[in-house]
Amino acid sequence: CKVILLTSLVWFFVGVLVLMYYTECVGTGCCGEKKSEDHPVAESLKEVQEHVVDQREYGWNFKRWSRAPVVKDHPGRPGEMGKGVTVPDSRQAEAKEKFKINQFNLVASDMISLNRSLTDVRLSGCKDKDYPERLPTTSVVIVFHNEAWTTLLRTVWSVINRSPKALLEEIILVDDKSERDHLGSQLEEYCKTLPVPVHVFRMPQRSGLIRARLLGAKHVKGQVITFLDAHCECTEGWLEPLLARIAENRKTVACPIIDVISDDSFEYITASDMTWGGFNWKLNFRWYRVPQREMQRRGGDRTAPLRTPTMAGGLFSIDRSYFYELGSYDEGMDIWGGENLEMSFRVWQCGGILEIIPCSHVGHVFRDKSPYSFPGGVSKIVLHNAARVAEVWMDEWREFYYSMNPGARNVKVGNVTERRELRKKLGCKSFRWYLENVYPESQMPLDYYFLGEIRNAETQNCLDTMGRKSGELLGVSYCHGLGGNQVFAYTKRQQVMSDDNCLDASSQNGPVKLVRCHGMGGNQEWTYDKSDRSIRHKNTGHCLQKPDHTDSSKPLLRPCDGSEGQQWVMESKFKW
Ligand code: UD2
Ligand code: MN
Repeated sequence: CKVILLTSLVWFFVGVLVLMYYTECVGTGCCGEKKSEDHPVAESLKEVQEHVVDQREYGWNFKRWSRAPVVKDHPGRPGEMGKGVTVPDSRQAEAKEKFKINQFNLVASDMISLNRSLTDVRLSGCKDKDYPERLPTTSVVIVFHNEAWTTLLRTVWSVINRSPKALLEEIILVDDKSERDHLGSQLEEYCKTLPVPVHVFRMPQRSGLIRARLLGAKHVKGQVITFLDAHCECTEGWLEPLLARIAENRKTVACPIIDVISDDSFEYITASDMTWGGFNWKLNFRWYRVPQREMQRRGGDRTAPLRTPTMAGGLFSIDRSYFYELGSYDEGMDIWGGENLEMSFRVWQCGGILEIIPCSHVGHVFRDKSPYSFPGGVSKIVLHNAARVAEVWMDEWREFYYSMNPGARNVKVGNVTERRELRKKLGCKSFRWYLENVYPESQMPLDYYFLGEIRNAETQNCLDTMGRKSGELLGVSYCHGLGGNQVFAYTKRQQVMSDDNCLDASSQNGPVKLVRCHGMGGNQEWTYDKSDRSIRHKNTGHCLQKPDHTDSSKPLLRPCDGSEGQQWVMESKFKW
């Protein structure tokens, strides 16, 4: 009797323990926060780099996550398997007209099923990867203003169809005061029919994507917030790799590779996994080629997470509590623009990590133009947002922004005290630290002697990019003193640069071109001699000279002779 009693007691306790374990797990939505406590979060990048997390050490089990069966092909429907569609001739005129509404081909989008199939675009190495059995759950937040019905709902369906059910807490839609009938109560009605909780929240007034996202984030129940634009399509296996990275280190902000959905045919086009995010002097986000340095750090493994200096902004996952700890978003930013760089700088400077996860692919309809109104004017809003980024995060490098965008000096930045205090409170590092450690390839030089206009002593004209692109000729024109195309930096690496282009000459007598800076000297190395004011091309030994009569806007490269036409004044006219 005693033996039976004892064994049943033991079994009873085992049962209680198992029960306790599971309720705890369910209570925390499956352990994301707990895990973060287990991992001492590395503070500096160096520490992070050395902090190799092998989950197997922690006894985590791995598995291949399954999802609800992917919705089958709709045979005969256009656009299946991510193919592009052709609008029939009879509807071309309509398509042209409707393009203006959203700045994409609405007729084409409407021809495609809301849950069209896509191909599995991942690298083969990604398809074999297992992820931890216990991952944090996520809420997907999608904000929109006047979005088309089919693009919005196709985004929603692609999340539903291609996310493991257990990981998707809910989808949160935030309407930024749209003015479209189809986005009214009909949307709530439709959402009720969906197999996943989809909540709709509405901004009382047009506020822009930043504040709309903040409203969405407030309602998030999942442990991770995943933001998406309202015209995306998630592909097979997009979610697990993002969440797995955050489970390993909750200070990771994880972005998918953003593929291209054609704004014309809606064809799904895979983007390169060899690009990362950067920015130029105007503080526009730009894609650049991943440098060899980062490829080496990843051991040449193209499926390994890529540390990116900045993110595009629309598509990323972030631990919910970390989002707030890090200062969520700058509420002083309006409508559109700048918040992506703000968050990128903040993440890196304040101890986080920003990554592109190459095994996660999400398509996005890229457009040439913005379809909606910008109350008060586009440039005013965009310059205002960017100036806030510069003022709070960029220290002396803000001057690159101001000198490149002279208009920005007249735009009010508003109150940035709170954001500066946040920077202090979080003990964030300087922009120099960011440039040195995260983005040494940046278009903003780390060390430079001069930033301003370069004036010819004889003609009093200034070097001018004339707004030309890489590969085109350098120009010269009347000095207007406003910066912009007449701003150049003379760097410690002996480049004469304007934004991401450098003065470049490949033969003895020129021509002198603007070429994308490569940072390797060669044709882009110049020495400025302060005493004789010459700008000498290192490779050829020739000097930059004022244009001759054949073309008054084309500076020349000629043997150095000390003449006045070869003297260039580097003295700044701008106040800073
Ligand atoms: C990119 C980002 C976008 C955002 C933006 C800079 C990607 C793929 N997209 O531009 O997310 O970071 O850069 O700010 O990385 N919206 C509103 N209210 C507005 C304006 C826009 O809710 O007043 C919504 C809009 O419907 C869309 C989202 O915000 O769902 C992003 O706007 P976008 O698609 O015009 O931005 P995009 O892709 O050009
Ligand atoms: Mn977008």
